Amino acid sequence: LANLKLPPNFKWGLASSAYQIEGAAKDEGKGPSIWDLLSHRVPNSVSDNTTGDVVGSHYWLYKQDYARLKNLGIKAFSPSISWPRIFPFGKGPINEAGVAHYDDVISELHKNSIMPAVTLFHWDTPLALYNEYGAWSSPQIVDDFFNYAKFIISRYDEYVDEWFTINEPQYCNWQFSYYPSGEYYPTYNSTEPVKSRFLCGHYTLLAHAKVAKWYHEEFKGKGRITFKNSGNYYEANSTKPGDEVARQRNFDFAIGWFGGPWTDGDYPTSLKDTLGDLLPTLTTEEKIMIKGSCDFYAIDGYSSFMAFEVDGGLEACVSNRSAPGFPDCAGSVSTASNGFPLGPAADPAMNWLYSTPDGIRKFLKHLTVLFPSIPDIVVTEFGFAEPFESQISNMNQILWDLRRADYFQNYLDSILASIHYDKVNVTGAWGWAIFDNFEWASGTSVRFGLQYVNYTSLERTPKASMFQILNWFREHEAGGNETIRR
Ligand code: GCO
Repeated sequence: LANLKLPPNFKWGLASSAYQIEGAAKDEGKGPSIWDLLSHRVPNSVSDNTTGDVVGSHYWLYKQDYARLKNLGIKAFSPSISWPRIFPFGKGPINEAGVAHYDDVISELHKNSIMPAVTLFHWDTPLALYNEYGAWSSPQIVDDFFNYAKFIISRYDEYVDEWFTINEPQYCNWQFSYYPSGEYYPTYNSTEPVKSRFLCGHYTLLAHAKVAKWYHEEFKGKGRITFKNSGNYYEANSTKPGDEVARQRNFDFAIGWFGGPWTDGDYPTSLKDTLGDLLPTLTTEEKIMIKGSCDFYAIDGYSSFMAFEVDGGLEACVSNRSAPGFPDCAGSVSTASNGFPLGPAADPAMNWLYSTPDGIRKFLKHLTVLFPSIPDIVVTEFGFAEPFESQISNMNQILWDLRRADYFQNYLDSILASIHYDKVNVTGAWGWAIFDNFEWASGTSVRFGLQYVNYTSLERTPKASMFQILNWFREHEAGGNETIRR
């Protein structure tokens, strides 16, 4: 692979999300999001009882963060905007301080020649909307999200090339249908977690589609718009027909659930057959709105699994596993395919994370089989948490994060091989994450950063994996052949 180059317009950078890095949870007029409630008030939501109140304090330190990215040679960054900073109540009055903040964020990125690719919603649902009508479980969210999205896009489209409406719609409501201790959140459709999950997914899809339709047809935006899918690659555990069915089901549920509507205009047949009344129906008008609403396919692809048949139907499918409440249906286990054994995961809640570089290559190819009509694919997140990293106090050991460095090296090699040998049109890759951040249910005890964050001094230090990535891109970027020394 040494002599292979990326295509000329290949975009790469680092990604993040507002609640995970900004801190400043109560500053400058921000309203609470469901994550402020979860981390502060809902027992057992976050395994180490940390919150996103301060974390890396990117809200206050963004200028130095972008200056450092520039110095390192990183030319693109994918932040998310915090909806409750703009509309503290999700709708209604605008918080001018929040708007001024993001004005400056965008302008600062430009000053540093860093291209922003912006996510409008990365799970920090305004709490007011949850309290008023159950947020994503209600059709009312569609217009509220639409108004927020229109406001942001109209203001920044000139400076933003790529928009992600929603991050991983598969998961944006799980925080409220289930939480890690294994109990259901008491007030939220607890008797019907599966139904509520698909209902929320439905309105998420409609919210995205409404924004995309407006962006394409009315606003005529100058960039591209899509949403970020979550997905892992699945391989059948054996040649048994049941295992192959399980594999297919996993793709249908994880990928087809949202990919089907925008490529074919409807949910996959197998989803409808399995779920029956639990799956909402798309009207003809909605199907038309959703079909073709994405300009490219964005996949957050971290890992790969073996799929196998299990007994027990839907009930077994919704049993406690890595993505709580998610009906993988007919089975999957957290066994690495082509990965290396990691021993214990970084955190029991992260038992889905294995380094499977062959898997990402097969996955990219498989996506073109699942969706022959998609124009191009961007890997919008991939990354790795070192087991035990948060328990180590020796800085040298933390900064020489060789397994994470290998993860990135191997995944990038696989993406390059996919482009050259499998002829898959991959046009971008975003490493997760710019620096250590709040890892949802695992709090700050799981670190995904390419930069270490000292949560007391807030100092950031690049890890070896950061230099590995930089070195890799120097070597493989079109036209570039220089390497940097550590
Ligand atoms: C995601 C999440 C990120 C996580 C990352 C690691 O999109 O999956 O959006 O917020 O931090 O994936 O788990």
